[in-house]
Amino acid sequence: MMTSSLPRTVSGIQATSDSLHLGNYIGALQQFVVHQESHDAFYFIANMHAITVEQDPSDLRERTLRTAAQFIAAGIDPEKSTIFVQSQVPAHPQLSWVLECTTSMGEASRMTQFKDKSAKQDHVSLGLLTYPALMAADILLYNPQMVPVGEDQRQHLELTRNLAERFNYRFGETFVVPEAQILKSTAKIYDLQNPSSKMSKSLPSPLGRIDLLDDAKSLTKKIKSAVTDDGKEIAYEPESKPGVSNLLTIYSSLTSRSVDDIVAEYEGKMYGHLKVDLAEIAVEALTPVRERTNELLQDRAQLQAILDSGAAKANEIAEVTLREVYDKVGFV
Ligand code: AQP
Repeated sequence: MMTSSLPRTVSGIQATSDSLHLGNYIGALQQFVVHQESHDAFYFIANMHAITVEQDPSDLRERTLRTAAQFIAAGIDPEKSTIFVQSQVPAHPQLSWVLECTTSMGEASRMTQFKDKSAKQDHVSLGLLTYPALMAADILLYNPQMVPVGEDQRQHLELTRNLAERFNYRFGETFVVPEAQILKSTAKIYDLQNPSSKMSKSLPSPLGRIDLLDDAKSLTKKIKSAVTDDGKEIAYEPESKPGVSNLLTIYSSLTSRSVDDIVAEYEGKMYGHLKVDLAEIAVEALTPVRERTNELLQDRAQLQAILDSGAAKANEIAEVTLREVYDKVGFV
């Protein structure tokens, strides 16, 4: 097995929609692209997490490939990063079982994501409760030093660290205890219509969510109709001006300019000016991602080959960790 001397990183995104949204792009994908330069990077499409809520099988299959295409179109280079599908590495659910038996009911049921999502479902699956143990397995199998995620995953990462420490204490040094990498400035992109909620696939108003695959017309419409705040001044004040502050965060991430610099440029201007310019910036930044995604989806055999080769590499590493864990817990 070829191993890299670089520190390792792992992260994933669920295949729960046709298009990833701007929160996924800024909070996760942009970080993935940066870290592939300095890390042995493993990025996966979390199709097993996706079925914790009901999914149509043909949609899930299609969305898995579409998510992979968006990873690559956003700049994840299969020559530098290992891109794979979670269900193609059986060690993920195998280690998850061991970690489920290490997690208490109290810990799992305290998770905010479980509480939020279970409140929205008629049928609450057991998988929704055990989701964080599978996420811990996704991570710990690869012994990464660092895991880039958005703010909403902080609590799951904390549990992952606790489970790693608990296992190491009980069975001897096995797992690296990973650090969460949560960029303060972009950790939470908010819904454009309801800037107190995070931008999310499951919020009811599609106007509040920018999809990576939106065309120029709908991107522009969504940004121009974003909810802004009382007053006129363009200022970064997340408490009193959440709508404008969210637009400034998006502006800053898409241009790599500091928020202070942008605020200075718009001194004395109206919210409308900011929105018009941001719409143009978003169209310019996201159109190549959309076009490249569509191009990649024309050659599904090639995409599948990238995923197969990623799965082979992920399996090699994951199986070594799983064997060690099985041995330590006493499985013959
Ligand atoms: N709004 C966001 N701002 C910053 N980061 C975000 N992430 C998600 N939303 C934001 C980060 O994207 C990565 C993948 O997220 P996920 O696969 O857990 O799915 P999701 O997109 O978080 O799911 P949604 O949109 O919230 O859909 P539902 O409503 O189905 O649960 C993670 O690193 C996450 O932090």
